[in-house]
Amino acid sequence: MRTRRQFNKLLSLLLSIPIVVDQCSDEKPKVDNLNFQSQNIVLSTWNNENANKIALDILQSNNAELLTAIEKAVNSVELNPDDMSVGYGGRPDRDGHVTLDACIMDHLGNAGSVTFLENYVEAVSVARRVLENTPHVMLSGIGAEQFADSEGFAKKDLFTAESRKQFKEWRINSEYKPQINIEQHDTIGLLAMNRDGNLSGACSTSGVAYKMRGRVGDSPIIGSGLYVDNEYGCATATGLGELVMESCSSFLAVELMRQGMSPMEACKECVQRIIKKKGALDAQVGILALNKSGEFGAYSIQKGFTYVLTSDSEVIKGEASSYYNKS
Ligand code: SD4
Repeated sequence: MRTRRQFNKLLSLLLSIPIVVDQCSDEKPKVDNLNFQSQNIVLSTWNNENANKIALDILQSNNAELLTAIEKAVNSVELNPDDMSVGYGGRPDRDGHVTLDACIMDHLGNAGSVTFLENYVEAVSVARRVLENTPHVMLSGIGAEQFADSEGFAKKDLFTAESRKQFKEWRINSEYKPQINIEQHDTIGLLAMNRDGNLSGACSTSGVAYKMRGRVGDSPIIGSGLYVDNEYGCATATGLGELVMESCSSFLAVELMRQGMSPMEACKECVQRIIKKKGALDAQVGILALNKSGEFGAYSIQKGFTYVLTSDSEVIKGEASSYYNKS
């Protein structure tokens, strides 16, 4: 007879094979079947395995620090110059300013957020300070900068040589065309559950490349880029923020779980709602959800949305099922 561990191993092997479900298929995605109850779980968008590991290490060394685990994990991406969609090295707006959006939400339903933040790199940490040290949920622009300064954050030039070079090249044609699945390590949305079953999450981005000045996306908007309801589950979104904001996708995913859907069913329904409203789309949105039982789901409009789940026992790197089956 197989032990539970062997069984989990087998499942994770099966699940590491990308799962692609055609829009017409009734096949129930298999990722749903995994249950990580009573484990630390970290689930994040794209290829953010290192960030997951940072969060898991903190959760394993100090179970109480759910928000710190999430914050430090997201900071690692914000500080990584090679991730050109988040923090340092993030692509600028069309006027050449790097502006960051981020939010964080805890298991008690408290939220903090910053939008249109310039000159400070740890956007998620500033968002956490908004949660902890202000009577507000969201600070924006100059106000967010002043607050970051008053909290002792250091200013930083967010351009790297590479992002500056790419911006110069972009200016030759100045064509705004958000890319699908850019680089495979885009905006980070990170959800976590600790062994006590408490849920929290965060999201951080520099937004879509070469956006209009002043544009804010879904990532810092509670209910769009992120939502946490400790009773039922949490969800995060990535991709073209305008589509996510118009559907409140993360809030919707959590509400659908509250009504009895599995995380996978909820993510799929969120994507289908977007398509239903907008018609055929050449844009990407990916949604991740995690419920209170430790089940998770992932679904996207286009093929190629990857995620990583890291628990006490497994690392699962997967590709979400998608509405359209083309790359
Ligand atoms: C935005 N949702 O600003 C972000 C961008 C993103 O993967 O997620 N890219 O619209």
